Amino acid sequence: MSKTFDKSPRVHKAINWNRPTNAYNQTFHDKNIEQMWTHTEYIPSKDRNVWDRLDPAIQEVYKKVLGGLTLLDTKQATIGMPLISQVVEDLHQKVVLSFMGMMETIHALSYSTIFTTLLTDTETDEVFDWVEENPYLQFKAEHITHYYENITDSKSLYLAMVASVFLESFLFYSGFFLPLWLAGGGLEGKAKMVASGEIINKIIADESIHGVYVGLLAQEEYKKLTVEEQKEVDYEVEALMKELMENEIKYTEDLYAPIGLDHEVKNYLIYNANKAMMNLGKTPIYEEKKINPIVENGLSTETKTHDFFSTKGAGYILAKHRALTDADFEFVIDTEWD
Ligand code: MN3
Ligand code: MN3
Repeated sequence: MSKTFDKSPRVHKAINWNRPTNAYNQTFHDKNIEQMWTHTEYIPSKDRNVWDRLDPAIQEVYKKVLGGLTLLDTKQATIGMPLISQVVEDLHQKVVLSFMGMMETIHALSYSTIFTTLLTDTETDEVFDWVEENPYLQFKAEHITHYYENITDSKSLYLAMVASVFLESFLFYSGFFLPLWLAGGGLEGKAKMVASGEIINKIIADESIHGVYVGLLAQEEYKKLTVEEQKEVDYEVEALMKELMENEIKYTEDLYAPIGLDHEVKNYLIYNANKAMMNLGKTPIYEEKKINPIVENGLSTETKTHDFFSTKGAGYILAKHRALTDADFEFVIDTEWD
């Protein structure tokens, strides 16, 4: 059937960055560009020797957490960012979200770069088969995707943004724990899998701004809801968090108990779940326990000891962008913009 053009007049607008639509879109757009990187800048081949000597039980968990992370980044790249960007009306927000979506494709690809370097094709395929069969991973992907695929009004858009913040600021971290712990010297006091850890660090820096940005958009959307609707979504947000936490705890026990790190990872989950709530402008809901100092240190970008400029080995490509500092994670934003 041929489609007829709608003859009613409408105006097609071009994005005008000289006329900001809020106080922070430009800040995040600049931040995105400043932090931009590609998987080709990091070649984890120097981890090969360490990998080969790593305890097979740890190798097993490492492969699986990267597989799980790949699934979540695939969802963000192909569904989360595109669908939310499609429904927000502000052109600047659409563009910032599109850029973030593009980075999600780089994230997913960079895990494959690590797999290609460390594993055989068969081993890699096994990881991807495991992703499809793991009930906890499938549960989180299904729940988050459900919100992305059902945006029909302000309320469902708000909930989709909440789901996105939960993914960005909470669900990734069970996966990030092991690479951070190994690169930070958690095992035998020696930094291991450092090159792969660098990639994870770049990804964490990105996810950190994604969670803050979508959290701000969610807070704007929340203000548009009626008091009654706000009550309904508050209830749903807390219920969703609890459901995801329960699942995340099972995922953590399943993966990390065999290597004795499950308790540490659970404390880390709580820390990040509270951070996700705060990104939404909500009060933290869990009582926090001290998180592993090695992993905490791994999150603090300033203390990284790895220097890529001193490792110009064969096939090792220099990062073209400057190193991040803690200041990169501090956002001063006026949310009371009119
Ligand atoms: Mn990502
Ligand atoms: Mn992200």
